[in-house]
Amino acid sequence: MYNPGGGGEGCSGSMKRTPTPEEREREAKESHCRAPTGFDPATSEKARRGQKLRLFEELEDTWLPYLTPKDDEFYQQWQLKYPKLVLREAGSVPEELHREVQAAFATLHKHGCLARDLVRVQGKDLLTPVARLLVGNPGCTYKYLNTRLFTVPWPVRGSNISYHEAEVAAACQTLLSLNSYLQLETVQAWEELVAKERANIDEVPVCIGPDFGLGIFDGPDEADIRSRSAYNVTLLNFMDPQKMPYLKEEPYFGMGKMAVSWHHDENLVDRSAVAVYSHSCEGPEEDSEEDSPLEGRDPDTWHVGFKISWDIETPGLAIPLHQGDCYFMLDDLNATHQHCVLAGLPPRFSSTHRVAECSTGTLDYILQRCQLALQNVGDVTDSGGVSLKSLEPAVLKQGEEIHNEVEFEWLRQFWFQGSRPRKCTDWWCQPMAQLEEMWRKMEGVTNGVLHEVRREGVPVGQRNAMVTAILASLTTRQTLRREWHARCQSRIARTLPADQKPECRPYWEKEDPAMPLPFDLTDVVSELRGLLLEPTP
Ligand SMILES: O=C(O)CCC(=O)C(=O)O
Ligand SMILES: [Fe+2]
Repeated sequence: MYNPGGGGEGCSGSMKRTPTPEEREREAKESHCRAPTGFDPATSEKARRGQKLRLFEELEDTWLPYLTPKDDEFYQQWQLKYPKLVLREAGSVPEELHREVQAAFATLHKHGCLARDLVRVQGKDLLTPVARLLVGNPGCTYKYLNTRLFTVPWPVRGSNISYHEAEVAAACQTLLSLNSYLQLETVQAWEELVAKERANIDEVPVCIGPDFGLGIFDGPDEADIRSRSAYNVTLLNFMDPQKMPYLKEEPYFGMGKMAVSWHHDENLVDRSAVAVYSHSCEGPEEDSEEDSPLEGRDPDTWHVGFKISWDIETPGLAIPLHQGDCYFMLDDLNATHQHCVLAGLPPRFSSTHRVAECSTGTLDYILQRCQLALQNVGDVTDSGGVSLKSLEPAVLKQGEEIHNEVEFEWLRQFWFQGSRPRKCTDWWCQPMAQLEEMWRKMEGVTNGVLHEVRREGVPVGQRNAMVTAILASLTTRQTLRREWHARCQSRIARTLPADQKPECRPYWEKEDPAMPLPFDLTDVVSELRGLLLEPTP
């Protein structure tokens, strides 16, 4: 057991350094660009803050205890409290794969494919300390911290992808091979876990408990395991701690500098696994045991930290990660626990394979949505306007919702990342042009609807039904356009290198003859509100 204060036994150690609860609160709140720690997503933001503050008060001025392999109870606690966390040390991974993956990281780094994300957390724009790149199934996206990342496609069977560099193509091929390898390893580890759980249950007599319900195993079946290990993307991470002068301190356990603070991974298929390949660029004869500190984790070595959400009794774990080690988070581990990445000395890459929940996150999906919206478009009139096939409120509402979806979830997200998503391949260029074209038609649709509500002689009831159908979407559009515009101009955005500078697109000036409606919808929204307030004759 690591007992940071020395002295006491077990989990009750007191500590050397004692930040005030306020300091810790601040530390955790700011603690870089991840969602705040350990909170039930169902709880409101305000309630969460209250809960969090109470937790901090309870902690008073002690660090919570955590374990490393140096502690006697480490493996026992791991087995008992973190059984769904699996480590495969580098030695168990084929040498050839190590070589290829490490070369792939170097290539992608050399070509400048990884970049820090300008994410948005609690209304603030923050730059992640870690540089990232999403590689995965063609057309797939992954959203985290209000940022949609677009895959650099890996060459799945039947695809024909062109990359700017042959080296980058090879790197993506390698990541696909790593993905298949980790998928197989995940299934195997998961099946072993289920077998163990089943064996434990079988030990319990069936006829105890009021409903004889014990003894029935309701774990995942083989098909569940397979689908929840079918990784469709990997998010690559890179950080060189020497180049990051300021890294946050881990606030609860005193685990030291963090590269990624406590979080749950977002936007994953429920109960799906995450597999991580970790490559720290250690020298050949790094860290002898002698100069590592006697207590706590070795600050020169990279670690992954785990804790149970909302639990201040169970010790946390800090697991050292050496070159080529892999770890797996199985089943609901990501939901019940949080993890963080503790920085060591050398630069480090990781490849984090995930089953992204992409029911509304693929190119095919958004193209279909746009086609659905455009089904309402009839002929283009001589004046360049569009005629609408239906004025049914439900149809109009759906059209405006899709208009917002393609504009804010796709076009603005994409252009906000500057030329970054086009750095390795042009894969997204044609689809984005197509989406923009469809979006442009939707501007025409909105204009057509406005035309209709302004038309003399439309019965008030009918007019109000149309206005009501579109007002919420237009209000949202106005708010979000203002927000994205500001985000593109933020002080932090201006510090980014030219090729990562956000572009506010689509954007147009007031009197642009090509655009039927203004960028700023303030006047349109007030006009619609005014119409609803008019007394019925
Ligand atoms: O690099 C790692 O080991 C994990 C990084 C991580 O937690 C993440 O990207 O979500
Ligand atoms: Fe994570």
